[in-house]
Amino acid sequence: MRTQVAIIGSGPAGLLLGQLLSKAGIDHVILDRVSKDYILGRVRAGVLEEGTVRLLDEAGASERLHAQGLPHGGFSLAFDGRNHRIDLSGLTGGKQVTVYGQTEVTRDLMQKRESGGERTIYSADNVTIHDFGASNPFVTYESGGKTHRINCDFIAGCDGFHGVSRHSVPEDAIRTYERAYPFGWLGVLAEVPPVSHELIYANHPRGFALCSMRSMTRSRYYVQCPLDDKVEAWTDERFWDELRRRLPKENAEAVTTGPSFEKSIAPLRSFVAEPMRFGRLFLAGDAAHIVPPTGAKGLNLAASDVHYLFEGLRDYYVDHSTAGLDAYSQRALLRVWRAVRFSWSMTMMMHRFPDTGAFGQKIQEAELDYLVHSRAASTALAENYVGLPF
Ligand code: RFL
Ligand code: PHB
Repeated sequence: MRTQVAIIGSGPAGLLLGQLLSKAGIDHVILDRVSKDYILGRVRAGVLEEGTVRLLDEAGASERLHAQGLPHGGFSLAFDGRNHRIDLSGLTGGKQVTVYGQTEVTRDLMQKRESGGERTIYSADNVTIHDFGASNPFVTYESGGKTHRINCDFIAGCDGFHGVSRHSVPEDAIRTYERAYPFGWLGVLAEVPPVSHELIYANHPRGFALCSMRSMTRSRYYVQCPLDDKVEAWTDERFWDELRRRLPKENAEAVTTGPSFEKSIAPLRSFVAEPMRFGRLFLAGDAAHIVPPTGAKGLNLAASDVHYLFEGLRDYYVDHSTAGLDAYSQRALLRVWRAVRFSWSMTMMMHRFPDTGAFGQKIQEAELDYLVHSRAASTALAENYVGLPF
């Protein structure tokens, strides 16, 4: 098989890139290690920046998002028993975010792809990328007991943190930066109305908690937990009790509980690989960087990477210029590091760290107090939360 761009990974980054290429008439194939149903069973992000929504518009995959997504013009920071509203729209000249699950974004992009007759190879075993340092790269994979080969011009590594793309780069060609956090997030999905119509990020002596949602009838909640906790140790009852303890009284009393239908623990990590281009291989999304979910930036960063990469590929095929591809890594990394900084700072501010000490605790309290009482500080938070421009 021959194609122009071989995309490894059918997550939001790969699917969005595929749809943009499809609209521009650029031939491509997407390969994923797992099945479509497996991908649609993953519960992840929930908050989309306006830039991400714009890209989904461009990709022609936003009809359901506009019908069912929930626009949010603010969120709450809860600490010391009180809620402090961050007026995102008021502080950013009318910007907002949209609450719409990553699973739904993925479903919409897959549907669009299928109706356009684009090629996706699911459950591809042993995907291997070859010769991306030279002018004729290719990808091999196994399926149905046979090895298949795809010749291509470029490879887009959109295969997430554990994917094969970044791991195929020689160690001396890549530099990585990493910070692991000493806790995880236990997340629960339940068919109950959310406690509030806006998100609540809570800092409590027992640890962080987040009240989010997928719709007005489906809630997504998280609590900070030790990294070695086992999901099985968290009954629904224990989860609801812990969540309520960490919220201000007015919210705790308003929580509607019910059986959870998804429960998982995710570790928190900041990670960046530089550069994001190696010859004819381009990394995008979680394949190149990870942020802790506190700032809701992971999926949105995948989208901005894809925007820069798509521009580069379009320049190449339509305008016969390599300028966009040559600039890709630098353009993408500038925005990546800004989001890494923001996600790190929000993580540091909202969680309880085992070794903070009394001084560190006082500093965290002073930071929260300053943030909600200073318009300048609130504006900086809001500007980052709604998403820096791209
Ligand atoms: P993905 O979604 O991981 O998709 C990568 C795809 O590549 C496939 N793959 C391979 N295919 C072929 N060969 C191989 N060897 C392969 N290895 C892997 C995988 O099967 C998969 O289908 O990466 P992508 O597309 O870069 O998208 C990134 C986002 O998924 C991620 O950043 C977000 O989910 C992060 N995130 C959040 N981001 C936000 O913007 N807002 C949020 O509110 C938000 N909340 C979250 C989050 C992530 C979370 N978890 C579980 C880590 C909340 C949580 C709890
Ligand atoms: C979510 O709804 O899953 C969500 C929302 C906001 C975050 C992280 C996750 O910061």
